[in-house]
Amino acid sequence: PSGQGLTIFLTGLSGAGKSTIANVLYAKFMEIGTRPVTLLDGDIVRRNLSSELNFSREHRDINVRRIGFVATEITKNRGVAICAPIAPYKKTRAEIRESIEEYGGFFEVHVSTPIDECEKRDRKGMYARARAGLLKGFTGVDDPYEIPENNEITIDTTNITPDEAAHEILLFVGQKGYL
Ligand code: GGZ
Repeated sequence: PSGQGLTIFLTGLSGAGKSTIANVLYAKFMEIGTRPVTLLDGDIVRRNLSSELNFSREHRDINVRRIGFVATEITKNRGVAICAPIAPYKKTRAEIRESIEEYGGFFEVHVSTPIDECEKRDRKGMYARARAGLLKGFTGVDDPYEIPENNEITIDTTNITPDEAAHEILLFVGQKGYL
């Protein structure tokens, strides 16, 4: 596996800590320096690759499949893709897994921080807006999040730092021979 590419796919609620962990992972892989590294963060992809899409089930699926397509190409070319969308639907995540595993490693990380904690953080005030009914179809409030079951790693960031979370992921990836 050390000659192959890999994708680390972080999935979880808004505010769970996906972006922060993804950024730490990005820095760590850059430091390791053996493969080119690409960060495909949820809101950055939304801005650059999926700006015409909304948050309906159909559009979320299109968005997540685009991320999956890019991650597949990166993995095929022996790079590291770090993805951090909410990706609320199981079936869509399974499709991406299948596509990537054909070429390299796929590590699905459920960032499982409970909604109470995400809501307590509410860094962008979106949960407050969703609870007030000003933002409709917000994941975990009035839109579904299907909990992963066959994921490689589960990390709840309530009581650990982003650094510790990233370390745990890297340890697992290393144990599988991908470092
Ligand atoms: C969930 C929403 C919504 C709704 C806007 N539901 O924490 P954020 O703000 O910065 O990141 C969230 C981001 C989620 O986009 P993704 O592309 O990751 O979602 S998906 O995988 O489902 O396509 C949130 C913001 O967009 N946001 N409206 N209704 N998150």
